[in-house]
Amino acid sequence: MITVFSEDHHLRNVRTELYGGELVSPHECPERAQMVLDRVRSTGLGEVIAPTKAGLEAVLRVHDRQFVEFLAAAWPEWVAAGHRGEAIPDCWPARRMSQRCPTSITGKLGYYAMAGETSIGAGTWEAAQAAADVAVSAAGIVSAGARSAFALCRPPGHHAARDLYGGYCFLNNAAIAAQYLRDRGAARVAILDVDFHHGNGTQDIFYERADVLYLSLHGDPRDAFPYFSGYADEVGSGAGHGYNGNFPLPVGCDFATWRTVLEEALARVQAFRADALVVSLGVDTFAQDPISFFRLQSADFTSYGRMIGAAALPTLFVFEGGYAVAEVGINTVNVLAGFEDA
Ligand code: 6XA
Ligand code: ZN
Repeated sequence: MITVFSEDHHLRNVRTELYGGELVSPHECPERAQMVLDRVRSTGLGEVIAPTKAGLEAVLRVHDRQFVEFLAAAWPEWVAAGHRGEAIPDCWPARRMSQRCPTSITGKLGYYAMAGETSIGAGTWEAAQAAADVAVSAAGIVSAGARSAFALCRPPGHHAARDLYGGYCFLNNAAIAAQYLRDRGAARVAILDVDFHHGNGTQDIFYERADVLYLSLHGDPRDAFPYFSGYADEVGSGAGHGYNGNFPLPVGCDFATWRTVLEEALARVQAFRADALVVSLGVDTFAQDPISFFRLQSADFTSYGRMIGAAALPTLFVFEGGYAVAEVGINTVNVLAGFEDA
């Protein structure tokens, strides 16, 4: 399997994440991607290539132009406003408040953020663009006929909606890739999100569409981020009714339970007769993940990679979360190797 990877992920290297009432060193750090890349290389998974710089065309198929312009200008505007720290929001358009976008950069951050932990710094926008390029290049490989490809994206993407960032995400790499596959001729694309967290952004982007099926296994939103999205009764609306499937799972969920639910999701992918599959591959389901509450072990990642491989669909893996840095490469590449083994 070819891996697409950009060194430009290093351009996102912020110092702060708002976590437990403190500003801590971010869980979503550059070492994560390095660990995955090292494991891809040491296991001989396949060639590693750099993406082609695609520009914003594919991004704007999924995201609002004003939102993209906000992301591109956020750091310079924050610096120009004279702030000393990294850019974080502190006020949101909550219930019964105006939904107009303010002029002030602090106001804009609140307008476009779906959560407050994710600092914007120098290089954040450039890294987000590089991650989208990685996703588009890898989607191009699958659309040209390869059985699979791995988009080693960083920063991740599945919390980013048409006009929202947060949850460590800026541009929705998986959604951009799925739309790219559609635009290149796949009539039906399924997105299977196996990250511990619900991909509220991906759900939102395709919620009213029947051509892209979104299925997610995740921590129950009553207990887990993003808290306000991911319930089982969110099934899609309008033409998209029935094309969104959420499988919220409880604290302590182990692989025996998780794999049964994955089987159910894979059966829905088959019934949909997808032409291509995009897997939002987060490995924060791992028992030792510092911010999550499932109990998968490293060998379980190989097992479920085989299950995904048995679906026998052209498959694009897009890297999302996973914060147990020492094991993030092992667990991620176990999925990819299991897939190849199937
Ligand atoms: C913020 C938690 C962000 C979770 C990010 C993630 N307190 N999403 O891994 O998949
Ligand atoms: Zn996650």
